[in-house]
Parts: sequence; C-alpha cells; structure tokens
Amino acid sequence: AGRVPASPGTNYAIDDPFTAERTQWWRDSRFGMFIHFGGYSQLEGEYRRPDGSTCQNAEWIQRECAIPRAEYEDLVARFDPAGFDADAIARTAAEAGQRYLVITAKHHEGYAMWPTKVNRWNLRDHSAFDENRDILAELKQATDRYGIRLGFYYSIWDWHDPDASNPDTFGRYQERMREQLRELVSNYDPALLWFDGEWSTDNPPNPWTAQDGERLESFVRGLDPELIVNNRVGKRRVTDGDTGTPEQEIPGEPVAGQLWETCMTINGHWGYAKWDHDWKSSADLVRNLTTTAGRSGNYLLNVGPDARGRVPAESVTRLREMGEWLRSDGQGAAVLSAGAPGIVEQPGWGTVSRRDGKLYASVYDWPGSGGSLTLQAKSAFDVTAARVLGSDQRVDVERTGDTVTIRPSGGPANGLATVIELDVATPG
Ligand code: JFZ
Repeated sequence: AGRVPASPGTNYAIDDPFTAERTQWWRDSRFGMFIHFGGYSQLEGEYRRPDGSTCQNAEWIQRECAIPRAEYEDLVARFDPAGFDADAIARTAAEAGQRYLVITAKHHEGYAMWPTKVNRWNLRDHSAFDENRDILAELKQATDRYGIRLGFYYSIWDWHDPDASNPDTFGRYQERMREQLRELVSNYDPALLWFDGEWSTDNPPNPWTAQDGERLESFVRGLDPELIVNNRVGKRRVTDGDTGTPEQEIPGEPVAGQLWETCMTINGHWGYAKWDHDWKSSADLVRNLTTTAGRSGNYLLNVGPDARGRVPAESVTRLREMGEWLRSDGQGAAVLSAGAPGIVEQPGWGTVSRRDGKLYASVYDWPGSGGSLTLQAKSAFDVTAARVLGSDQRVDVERTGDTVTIRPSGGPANGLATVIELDVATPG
C-alpha cells in the first residue's frame, strides 16, 4: 500500500518499514537464527601450512591465514557436509522460538552454497558433496514445514571473482552478482536478503559506491517487492535497506528512524572453529534477547555448522534452553511480542518491555529477601496489579513521585530470568 516503485537515482524508501505490511512478520519476530556455513567450514578454524605450523581463524581463514588461492580451492574440493540436516536445523530454530533463519548463501570467499549457474565455485560443482543435494532447497522446505521464514546472507565483497576487485571490470562482476541474486530469489523465494561486504578493508577498497548500493536495492526489490533488505546493501547505512545491523552488541541508543537487528555469535566466531569453547551461558543469551526486545530490536543469533554440516551440540543445548524459557509461563508470548516501554527508563537489574496495558520486567538480578526493585517513570501511569509469571507469590507495588517500587515476596521463578508482569493504566 502506498508503495512507490523505485528507479535508479531516486530515494529507495519505497514505503515506511515501520508500518509496511511486508515488514510485519519481521517486526513481530524479535528472534532469528543466523547460520555461517561455507567452504571455510571445511577447515574448521585451522589451517596447517606446508611447513607444519598452524594458523587459526574462522570464516576469514583464507585471507587472515594468507592461504594461496589454489590451495584453498583444493581444500574446499574435499568439502562434504553430508551431515547437514535442514529439518533438524529448522526444528531447532522453531523450538528455540526463532521465527526466521538467515544462512550465508555466499560469504566473502565467494563460494556459493547453491548450484549457481554463474560459476563453478559452488557446493555442487566444487566439493565432495552429494551432487543431487541442494541445502538451500532443503532449508526452504524445512523452514516452510516449521512455519519460519528463510533469508540469505550475500556478500558483495568477493575474494574469488577477479573482477570484484578490479574497477575496470567491476561492472562484469556486478552482472554476475545480480544473476546470482536472481537465482536465489527465483529458486528459493527468500523472505529476506542480508547483504554484507559493501564496506571492505582492501586498499584500494572495493569499487562499491553509494549509487551501486541504491541500484542493487532497487534491483532486488524489482525481483520481489516483499523482500526485507538490510542496510549493508549500500554505503548510506541509515537510509539504505529496511534494517540496521549492529554487530556483537546491543546498542543502548539504537539509530532512530530505523528498524534494527543485533547479530551475535554464541561463542566467539561466526564460522565453525573447533578450538573456540568460549560459549555464552543460556542466562546471558536470554538476557541479550530480552534486552534487545525491550529496545524493539531483533536478535539474530548465530550458529556455525562444522565440516560435516552439523550444528555444534553446545549451540543446540543453549537454543533448547532458550526455547524452554520462552515457552514456560508465557514468558515468550509476553516479552517477545512487546517492545520498548516508553513510559519507564530501563533499570540496571533487568529489562522492561511494554505491550498495550502491560509492562513486562525481565529480572536478571533478583533482589534478596525483603528487597525491592525500582523503576523510574518517564510519564504518568498507575500500576493496578502485578504478578510474577510462573509463581503465585504476592507482589506489592508503590509509586512515589517518579519512582515505582516493586516488592516481590518470594524467590525468582526461573533461573534464566524471572518476569514480573505489571498492569498499567495510562491517562487518556
Ligand atoms: C561481517 C563479516 O566480515 C563477518 O565474517 C560476519 O559475516 C559478520 C556477520 O559480518 O563482519 C563485519 C561487518 C560489518 C562490521 C564489522 C564486521 N561493521 O560494520 O562494523
């Protein structure tokens, strides 16, 4: 409704992403799964040099460990992710409460995870994988089965295509890129495209200009006007695409006027790294999810399957625990369908979100016996009732000036985070 068809040189705000019907599912999601999986996964985070020394990295391993191109191609030729189980992945995501899934269709290494006809640097033509399988098609079917949306990460920066770093032939690379995107959209009907690599650490930088970004955004919207597109499609960032993409952090003050999504790893890396055991706790992950939701953002939590395509057990366990927390006592329904509270400041002891006449306070640090929690009000409202989800304990609430004091009478109801629901009446 009210959508203006974009054409090159115009502003690409085709509609208002905050209210557009096409973004509704995304605005209601709050939680998604990111999957970093590519040719680099074959190395599992470690490169052994001919002299026997080793170099460690994850999805950047080719570049950071300076692996010669031919050798990298030889290593990736052995890639056989026979254990990739799209059904199990989509089920894990759905049971964790995640409503969408974004997989790296092509990362900076340029390797396509689907049988592209544009080149042979892909999982069908350059691997030891079953040539009848197509993991993106499998994911499409599986996500449809579990009722979650599918999105593709696509890197504009490409280390494999020689034209991608040559300003004289960059146009040819751009044609191939558009052709690959056309394949992705027409073969798998994604709900979302997640671009990256419009920035580049090369010197001279890749030739991507602000106008190239505008044109690419217009091109993909022409393929499917319903697509959600992130802002890394272009160089303008705030006005490009639909969604801002803070990375590995939950901004205290998200960019105004833009939908946003924090992407984050469960350990310390995006791609699989067998030596990375730095797993975040489930309590920290629930805290991150509720913090993001309380600021009206989405949380895109990453998993990195190993060389056989299997999601690490540590990730699966944490996702399961998050799902259990979300399902118990209506916590997910409460916290995830709410947004920034507006009427109170965020407290240090937890995160508050609001939906209509309800405030939901996710408490990370439960007060000791007889203790209380305070909220600073930003506007006039009355608290008419309060309860702890999953507990029948009595909760007293008192408002003095701008300070709302909440006194629970018992212990926390849930180890990961306990939610207090407040009924509020606002004037008018
Ligand atoms: C990029 C990739 O390089 C990385 O491998 C991973 O895929 C991640 C999700 O995205 O990394 C970035 C991208 C953007 C910034 C920093 C790292 N940034 O804008 O600060």
